[in-house]
Amino acid sequence: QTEYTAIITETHGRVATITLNRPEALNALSNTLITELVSAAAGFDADPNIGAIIITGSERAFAAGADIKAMLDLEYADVLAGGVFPSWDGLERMLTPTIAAVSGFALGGGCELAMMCDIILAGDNAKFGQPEINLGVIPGFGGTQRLPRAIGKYKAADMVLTGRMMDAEEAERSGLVSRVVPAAELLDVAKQTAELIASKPLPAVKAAKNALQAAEESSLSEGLRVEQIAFAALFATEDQTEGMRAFAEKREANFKHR
Ligand code: CO8
Repeated sequence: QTEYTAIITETHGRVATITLNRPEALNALSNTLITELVSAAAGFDADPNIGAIIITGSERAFAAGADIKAMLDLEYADVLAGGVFPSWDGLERMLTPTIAAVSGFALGGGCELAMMCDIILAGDNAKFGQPEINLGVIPGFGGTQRLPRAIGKYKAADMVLTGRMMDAEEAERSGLVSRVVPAAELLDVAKQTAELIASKPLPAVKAAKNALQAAEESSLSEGLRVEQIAFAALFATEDQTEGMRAFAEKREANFKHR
């Protein structure tokens, strides 16, 4: 078991949970926290026994953004050089589904981290925002790109240009979150959702995630080709044979890969 200082990791069956753990700074995303998060997530992604990953914070904060105190003295060249913030690539390339379980503040880089996940479950106390404008900067982990794709141009501009926060109800109405649940039930619902996903045949799960990602990143015709090829390819898996046979024989499927 790796020793982390800014996150806590645990596994239950096929579900891994990564808990951001810098309570003194409302889980602000320090360099160490990001490095540990990306490394832990990559480790779980490579583990065939893990079928879904939950990323969560504390009751008060999912994450209040990048660590502002660590950015105080940076200059243009420092930020451009990229040494300050390690790469998120690992998180974005993985094919294991990720669920952000958001309680409290998800601001700036915290909101952007949630948007890198496949599913966002929000406690009814969640607050989302891109307040970077108040600091003289703009979102830097994808907020200006993923937010308009998630909630539309006008709602996103309202958030990014004013820096205001959105409560859970508005976030659900806007399409930023998958579901809102009572804050006290958030982790239970996240675990149930992760277990349900982890019980599905993994080759199909990964193909589905990949095709959904293509919807964000490509034209409709390119995305449809990604979907078509993946759909056909799944007919080469034992789980497709088993899944369809089990249906025809009116029995539970016994999938090999899950
Ligand atoms: N960074 C560092 N420390 C923080 C942060 C943060 N983002 N947020 C909170 N903290 C610290 C506070 O300084 C405070 O520490 P201390 O007790 O030592 O003074 C502690 O956490 C508790 O916070 P508050 O006392 O402020 O708690 P409140 O309940 O009064 O307020 C808020 C909570 C509203 C969340 C408030 O803390 C706040 O506004 N935080 C900052 C939110 C913000 O502006 N986030 C955006 C940051 S910028 C960013 O994310 C850019 C990402 C892209 C970078 C890409 C680079 C390539």
